[in-house]
Amino acid sequence: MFCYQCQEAAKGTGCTIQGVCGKTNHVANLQDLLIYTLKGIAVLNEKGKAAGVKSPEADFHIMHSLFMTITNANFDDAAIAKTIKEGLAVREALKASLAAKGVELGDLHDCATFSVSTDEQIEAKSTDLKAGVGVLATENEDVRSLRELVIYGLKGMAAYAHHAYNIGAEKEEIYAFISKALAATLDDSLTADELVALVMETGKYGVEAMALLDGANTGKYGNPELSEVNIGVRNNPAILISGHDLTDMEQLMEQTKGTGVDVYTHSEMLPANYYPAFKKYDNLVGNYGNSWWKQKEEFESFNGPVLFTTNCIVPPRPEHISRIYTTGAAGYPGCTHIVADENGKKDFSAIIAQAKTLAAPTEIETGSIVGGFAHAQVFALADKVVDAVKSGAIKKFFVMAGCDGRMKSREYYTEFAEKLPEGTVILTAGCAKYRYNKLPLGDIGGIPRVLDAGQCNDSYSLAVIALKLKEVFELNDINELPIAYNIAWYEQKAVIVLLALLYLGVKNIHLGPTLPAFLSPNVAKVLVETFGIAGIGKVEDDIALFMA
Ligand code: FSO
Ligand code: SF4
Repeated sequence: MFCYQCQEAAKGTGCTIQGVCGKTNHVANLQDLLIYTLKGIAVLNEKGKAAGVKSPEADFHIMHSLFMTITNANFDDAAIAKTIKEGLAVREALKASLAAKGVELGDLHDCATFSVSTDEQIEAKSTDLKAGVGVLATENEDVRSLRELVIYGLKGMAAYAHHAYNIGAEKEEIYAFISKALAATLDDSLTADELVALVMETGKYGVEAMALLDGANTGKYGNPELSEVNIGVRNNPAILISGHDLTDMEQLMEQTKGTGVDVYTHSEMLPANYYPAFKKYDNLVGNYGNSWWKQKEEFESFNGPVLFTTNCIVPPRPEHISRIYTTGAAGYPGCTHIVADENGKKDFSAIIAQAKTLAAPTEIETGSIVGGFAHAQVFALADKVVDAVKSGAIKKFFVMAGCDGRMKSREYYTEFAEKLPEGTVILTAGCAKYRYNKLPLGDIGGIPRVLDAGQCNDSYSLAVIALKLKEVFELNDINELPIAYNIAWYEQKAVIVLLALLYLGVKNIHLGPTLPAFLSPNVAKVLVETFGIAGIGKVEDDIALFMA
């Protein structure tokens, strides 16, 4: 195996024996083969474009499979092998449609022609570097870096497009771009400049995907609003729901209401508490615990069953497996996976029944956290915010969106939040917030000093807010605003968020706790020189630099 797609890549270069995330060599190789299969489908999609051949099955398959390969989403080798076989069937069906339209296929890349059916064949193909399977199949490290940067961006984009799809929102252009970009990662004729342009275009479609999801989420569940979320517990049996998918959240709430079983959110599902549609359920108690990497201890004290709607899954303690459930793109061997029927309906009755046999959660903290500052809520406070900036009460905003992770170096973000001078406000989204959302940072004239927009995809809201402020203050450039960007990343959704911000013209983003292992020195140099991307240093030095 070779994987360097996340921030915790071993030794800052890549995992080669087993993932720091817990991904085995076997699963990593299968994920490589899955990506390779998708490239084959993408090549055929490209061929069919001119002839108007469209395959919703192919588009869905690509989107769903990309999501499965995101860090901590799916550890289930059998599920991945099955998805590879399904992909080959989708690919062959696409070939038949192309033939029916008289499209000449010409010489096809191996990824569009290979076939495997037995487990042994899959295993053997999964390490076929020569054919082009796996990250290291691209020998030139700069080309590899740019290709993988695109692919990781596509994974994040696919995740967001998938959530939107589940709500019924789709955009043809996003699917078309995903196929185009995947196929382009096979094209040896592209120059470095053309690949950099493709990276930027990935950011453009990242904005589209986040906007699509924002519209879908708020259209269906209302605009997030200022909320106080309880972090204590009640005395009823309960289910913990993690991940990002709001349609799963909705179905769980509908199925648990009136059953005597409570629901708590974990990690990235916390922002569900901000939506009007979920506030109406009196069995949604609040949020339990912290960000994803604390789940082993927190699942122990939670006592009840856990539903993963997406990443991040940490390989569970064996004794917890029987009360962990996955759905959608998530998966873990031994955990029950709940599949939707043809209408998207999921039956969570087994989880509810199990919850009733287990103890209520053990309280690990009390109090509440405040959030719900997506664009509509911030716009509702716009006058207050603008006045505070004009009067100098707010001197600077810090966008600290992104991810949390296990590394000790992430204590930087807690310290950074604590040491920020008066007159500063943190704008956050994603699970990075758990590093400072329980600190007593106070408010500025009623505006909390930590404004949480929501999930990582709600970083879109932060961009919308920045664009609005630019308009209000009549500036020409988004970079003239008193906003600094100190972003923490972990997995590939953060990659698409970063590319989206670059596409929107945001400069001088600081990225930590370490720069991606997949950036070759030359590619890193381009990002530094063109966009002013920088790492992080000492808290005091960084604050002084940002405030200067
Ligand atoms: Fe991921 Fe980051 Fe959204 Fe977290 S991008 S790690 S679980 O912020 O939240 O999916
Ligand atoms: Fe390593 Fe991250 Fe890849 Fe897991 S996802 S194998 S931790 S680089």
